Amino acid sequence: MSFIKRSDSYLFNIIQRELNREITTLELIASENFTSPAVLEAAGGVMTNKYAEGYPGKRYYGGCEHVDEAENIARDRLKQLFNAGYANVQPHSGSQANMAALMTFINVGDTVMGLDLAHGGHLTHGSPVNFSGQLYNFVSYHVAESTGRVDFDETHALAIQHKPKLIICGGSAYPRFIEFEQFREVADEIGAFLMADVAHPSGLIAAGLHPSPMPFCDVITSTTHKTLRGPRGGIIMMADDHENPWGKVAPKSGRVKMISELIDSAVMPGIQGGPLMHIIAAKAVAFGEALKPEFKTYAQHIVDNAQSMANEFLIRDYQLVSGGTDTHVILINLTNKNITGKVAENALEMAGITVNKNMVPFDKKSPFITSGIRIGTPAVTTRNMGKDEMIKIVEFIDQIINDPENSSVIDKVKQDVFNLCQSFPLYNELH
Ligand code: DSN
Repeated sequence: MSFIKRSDSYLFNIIQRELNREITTLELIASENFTSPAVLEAAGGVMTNKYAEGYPGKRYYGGCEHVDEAENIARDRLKQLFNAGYANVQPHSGSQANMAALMTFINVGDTVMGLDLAHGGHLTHGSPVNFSGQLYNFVSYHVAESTGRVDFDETHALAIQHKPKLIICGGSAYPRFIEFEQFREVADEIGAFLMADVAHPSGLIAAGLHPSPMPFCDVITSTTHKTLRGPRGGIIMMADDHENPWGKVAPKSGRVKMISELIDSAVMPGIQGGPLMHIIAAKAVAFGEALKPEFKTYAQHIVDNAQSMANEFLIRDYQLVSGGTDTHVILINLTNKNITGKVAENALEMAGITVNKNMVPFDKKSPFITSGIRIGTPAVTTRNMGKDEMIKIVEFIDQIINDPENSSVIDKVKQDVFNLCQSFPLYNELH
């Protein structure tokens, strides 16, 4: 930081203000977290300088011996963490991981099924404004209105009707365990591949607190910065590797290629050039942290905190999609509170509480307004907050939701939030 301060005080001040925001407010966006200083150090380190197109031992550039080692460690640790047989740590993001996985298993124009974005899915699971919805023929499945959980009667019927080549399970606003086994049964019935996007619960899976996709899914993608608490980025894994079933062969030898080779080349050169070696090094640091016993304790606290919050919301007559949570995510339908997600997000932000407005299943409002908000506990758990603090936070949120335009309530809650944050310091190392 001191280097930036000396050379570019303008940007230094912007970064300091962001640091101050992170320290003094409550971060409840379910997809965000605070990495360790060790991860930050690797992400801000000299490996940003290195071009390393290719993979360890097979690069298009010289001088790759150290980045090779970092990438190998990242892959090995990731495989150990998830009991995977194959791992690619190069995707710059979850979206790129999904794009490379789709490019490997299906062709442009093929039919795919994914959870509707408004029901908890993700942009890359077939949204018409995303490459996925534009390049592939996506058919969306939904959650059942009565349960808030995937409607397997509908999913099964759609699968039989449309015969997708691949089904994606997982999403961005699904508070319950992803039902890998049930999806496998549907996929097997029609001979489809099953892809799991575990971007949200991956840290919980690594800690053994969420079922693992490994025994059920052909390919698994994730981000690294949510519950996994690593740097911003993506990963792709498989339980084991085998020859590709489409008969794709290596040009010179005629050898049938392994699926891992097809995924690797879908990532690079398919959709990316040079890997972000500083981020891959930071991923390796984060995976090393997640392999430690303390990470299991941390992940258990994330889930315990989400359950404490969910219970407190229920006591205060909030409608939780699916009635609660198994994970770090709580999705609240605010309809009975007579406030939109947009107004709630803005009012909470003024009080120092960061959440995101979110569509709820069967929402009648647009994605810019929404009837809901999504809340997550990974970041506040990183600050060592526990059950008492979760109850306090719900109380703060409730005060704002009940009176979103009252500036004295907002000011009072803002002060309470500040005081709470002072008791749970963050990034002392960066001061
Ligand atoms: N934007 C992420 C989330 O908030 O869940 C998904 O990409």
